[in-house]
Amino acid sequence: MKIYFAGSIRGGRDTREYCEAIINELKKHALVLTEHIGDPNLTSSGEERTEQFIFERDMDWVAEADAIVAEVSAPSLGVGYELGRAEAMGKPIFCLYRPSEGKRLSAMVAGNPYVTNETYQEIGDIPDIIERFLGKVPS
Ligand code: 6IA
Repeated sequence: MKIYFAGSIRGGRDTREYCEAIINELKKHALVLTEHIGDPNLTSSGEERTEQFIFERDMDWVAEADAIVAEVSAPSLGVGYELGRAEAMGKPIFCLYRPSEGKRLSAMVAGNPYVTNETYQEIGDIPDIIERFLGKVPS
């Protein structure tokens, strides 16, 4: 199974640690096409590649993936765009959201019946959520 993991980069790196934990859990069951999102060395200025290269490579990977798993606690234009493109391609979409004071998840994700949303509080909650998500991916 191939998973495209989406998580905030220029939208802010506050969620990086959680992204890394989700990626590590996904890797126990699937090939994760976007491991770099959990990389502590990847700063909010991004990878050392051209913008166009990253866009084209990421869209190819979305097309190749069996499903999209996204960490959506940080508002990220890139993650939102990827989710919209993935929905248009008919890919299953699973989002993890960690509530925090003063923030609310976009209605484009929270109110979208196409998306499977789950909230979590801590890293220890992630394995069960990933198991539920991956159990829903058509094989
Ligand atoms: O808007 P954001 O940067 O927060 O969007 C993050 C999402 O878009 C992630 O899910 C990534 O898959 C994708 N993405 C956006 N920018 C990059 C990037 N570097 N490297 C890898 N994935 C990216 C951008 C900067 C670079 C051109 C120097």
